[in-house]
Amino acid sequence: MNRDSLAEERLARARAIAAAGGLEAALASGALPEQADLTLSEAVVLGLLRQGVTRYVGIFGHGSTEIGEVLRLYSQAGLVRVYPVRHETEAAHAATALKWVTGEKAAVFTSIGPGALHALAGSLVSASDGLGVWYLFGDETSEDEGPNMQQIPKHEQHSFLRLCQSMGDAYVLHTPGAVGAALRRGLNVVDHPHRGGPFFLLLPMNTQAALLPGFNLYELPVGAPPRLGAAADDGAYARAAEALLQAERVVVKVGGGARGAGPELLEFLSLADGVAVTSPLVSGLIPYRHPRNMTVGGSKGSISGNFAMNQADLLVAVGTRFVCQSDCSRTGYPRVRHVVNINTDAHAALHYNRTTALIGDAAPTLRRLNEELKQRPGPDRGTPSAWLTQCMEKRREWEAFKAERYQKPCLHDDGWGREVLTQPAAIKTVTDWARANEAVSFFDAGDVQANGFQIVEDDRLGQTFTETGASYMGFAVSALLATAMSTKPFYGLALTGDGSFTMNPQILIDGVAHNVRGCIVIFDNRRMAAISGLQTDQYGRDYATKDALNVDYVAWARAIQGLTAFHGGYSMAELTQALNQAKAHDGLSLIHVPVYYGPDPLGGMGVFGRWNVGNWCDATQALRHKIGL
Ligand SMILES: Cc1ncc(C[n+]2csc(CCOP(=O)(O)OP(=O)(O)O)c2C)c(N)n1
Ligand SMILES: [Mg+2]
Repeated sequence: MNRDSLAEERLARARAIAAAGGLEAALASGALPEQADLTLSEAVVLGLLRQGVTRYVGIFGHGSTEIGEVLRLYSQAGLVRVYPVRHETEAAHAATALKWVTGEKAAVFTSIGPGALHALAGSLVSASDGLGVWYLFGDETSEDEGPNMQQIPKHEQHSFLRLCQSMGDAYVLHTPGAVGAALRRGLNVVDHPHRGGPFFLLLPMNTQAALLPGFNLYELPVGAPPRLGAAADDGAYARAAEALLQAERVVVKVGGGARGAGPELLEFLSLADGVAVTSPLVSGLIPYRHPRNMTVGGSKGSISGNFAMNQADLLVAVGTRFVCQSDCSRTGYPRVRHVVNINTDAHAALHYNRTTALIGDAAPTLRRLNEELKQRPGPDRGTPSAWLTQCMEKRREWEAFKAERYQKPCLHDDGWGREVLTQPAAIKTVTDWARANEAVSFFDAGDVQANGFQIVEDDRLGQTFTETGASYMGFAVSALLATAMSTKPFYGLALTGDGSFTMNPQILIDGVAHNVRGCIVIFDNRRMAAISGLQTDQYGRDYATKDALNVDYVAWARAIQGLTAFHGGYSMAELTQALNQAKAHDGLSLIHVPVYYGPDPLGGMGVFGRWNVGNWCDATQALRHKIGL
């Protein structure tokens, strides 16, 4: 078939689907015949459409022109939207953020080789935070006629497949007839009900345009895997309830897997007389002001969170995977004698010894456990109990510690040669403003992120997205693209450091090109301060984590037509004013805030726990083995 008639045929098909109101309706009404002559690439796009994937973001190359041609026509018919960007890692971040904030799925497309590797790097976020994202990569030809440009230069098959398989699940579409099976594997990963992830569909350059004559469209799979439900009862609920009633100091570690279990958790906390230590991922699940909320814990934890972890004799873990920073590298619970662990994943559920594992969905499992507790008379420990009283006292200490920092919002900084805002004061200003203005906050890595999750005071889920899984610099600014990709528009704020912003400044151009609504707030301490801080704490000196360059971020942003940029000023009031000005612009804006770096403890939010990095490893590991949990 010549290319023009193929394009006409594709466009007609796409228009028939659009006119019918979707693929299912088009098939049911016969507007779209059950069988069609399609290229593999069109079958992939149709298959993803059937799964509800209508957003594509990435960069085309010689390894993906055929996919591009199909997307051109399907977007012309209004079935999909394509967001060309300037960096594949940015594309991965945007797709991941979209899934995270609104639940909408997207596919990242790239060429073969470097573009795919950029996206693969970015997919670490989808893998770490359990967020389903499709990745469509160009791949080497399956006929192996000789080395393809940009393939991994080895005389071996499927090098990219092996790389991708280390990160998530992957499939090479070496044979067009396998498309239904490949799409099912991806569906099971991307739409996994408990822990999604990246799925890599590798498209050899020679099979993308291969014809599937008389392809049966019903072969394109639909239907996500069902949820697991409550953990099975083999006596584990009774054992857990007995242990809980015997314990005197219950701490509940709340991770991302507890997202749908807010009410059950609150009831559980009072039945078990427990206090919660929350992962930054679920900021707001338990309202910040709740008396049993000890806020974050770990090596960048809090006075109250770390107190609860250090003192507890029983740990209830809900939907959490014990990442080093929040778990003090397995030294977080030195007095715990028993663990009740609720998780859908057996590995996570059995992470610690002395565990009663409840392998199931958090909300129904907690409901069942709550029933078990209600059947038993709880010991009279007074109201509030001694444990809760102690914890609330620590929580007050934490609030006083924070207030002290907000009362001294500016410090003299040698680098800036004047008084500038501290990061705590600046982040507090921005996050308070975000809550009042219903903006969604994204946090980039570094001190911005750690100070950020120590500071935020969310009262519901969905106000803060902090990528603590991979802590990927450049995530937050790239995530703003999701505001333009979503069918449910929202205003985004990216809280970023000078280092993180510079990883993915492409958003300045892509954000304007695609009508992002949001603001980039750069907390500029002219260095990668999180690492300078670690170096100084560990070795007494910082090294190679700063430079003396002056960068005019406002001028940089203003160089892009359609972007507005402001200086954030030197006080909390000036920063608030800049935020209001930014919001008044219906598009993307940038605020540059010089912030303090230095030894004054009021310039940071403190470090409270242990971490198995640098020269702390010997002591941390020794303690881990001494605890033996
Ligand atoms: C892509 C990537 N590279 C390196 C790191 C390691 N890292 C973590 S925080 C950080 C410094 C962040 O600097 P900046 O964004 O300026 O924030 P600050 O700590 O100064 O507030 C680095 C290098 C990372 N998390 N991600
Ligand atoms: Mg910095």
